[in-house]
Amino acid sequence: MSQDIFERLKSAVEGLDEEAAVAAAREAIDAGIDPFEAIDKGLSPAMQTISDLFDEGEMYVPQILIAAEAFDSAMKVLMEKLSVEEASKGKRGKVIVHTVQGDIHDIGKGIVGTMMAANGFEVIDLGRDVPVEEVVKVAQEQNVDIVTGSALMTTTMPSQRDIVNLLKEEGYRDKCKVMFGGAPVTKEWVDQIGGDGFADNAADAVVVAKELVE
Ligand code: B12
Repeated sequence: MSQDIFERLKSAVEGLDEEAAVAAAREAIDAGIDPFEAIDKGLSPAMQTISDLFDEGEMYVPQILIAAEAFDSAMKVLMEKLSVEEASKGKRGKVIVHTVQGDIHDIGKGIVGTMMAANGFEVIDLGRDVPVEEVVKVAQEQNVDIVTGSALMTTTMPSQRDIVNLLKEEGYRDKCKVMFGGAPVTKEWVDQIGGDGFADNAADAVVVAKELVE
């Protein structure tokens, strides 16, 4: 039953069908399915398929935007009862999520933030195209335990290095952990720029974040 709903969520987003995505999300809620499981097993893999189709030249920007809207609307339904803020009990620590300066790709960042919140982190979502200075300022002001940043373009990955360097300059690097991700980001890159953690999907991001704060 759950598997069937996950499959419908996935194919609705892949099929650019916002109405069907919303209907499947409602069904998931009515069936008492954990919203985070629906995101992890239905919505998240659908966006992965969309990315792959785009990379293979089988899909174009207008279609991507429709898929992103279907994704967002379904996500809103799934999160209706359980807002990210409510889910954030903050027991595990405070985390900043954002998409780095110059980069507006925020779908993966949103999934990572939602999954972190679902797992007991207090999530501060700064949005997308966030200046390096703002990230570091909020980290200090809010006493954040983990600073994360998402970059989807090779051209914006250097902002991740700038974040590490500015944290050092401001004397906050030793007080927090730093985790990065996004499609072009690798563990090698994160090691090279002096970050602490990397994951290539939201579920593993949570595992790594838990390890970092333990
Ligand atoms: C959707 C999309 C868009 C949408 C974005 C909508 C939105 N609200 O996000 C739109 C159409 C607006 C768009 C615009 C552009 N795009 Co675009 N886009 C994509 C596409 C197809 C999919 C990205 C996506 O959402 N994937 C699905 C999510 C779920 O995956 P994800 O983000 O990787 O996240 C997962 C993991 O990486 C990880 N993760 C993510 N963040 C983090 C953070 C941490 C801390 C951790 C641990 C893990 C983690 O977990 C996530 C969930 O599993 C990619 C192709 C690709 N292969 O990535 C191109 C792509 C990223 N875009 C690209 C480009 C060039 C652009 C534009 C510049 C195009 C243009 N000429 O206008 C603009 C960007 C302008 C800007 N300043 O940012 C290029 C980048 C090339 C490069 N330089 O590296 C790509 C790779 C396409 C390509 N092959 O050319 N894009």
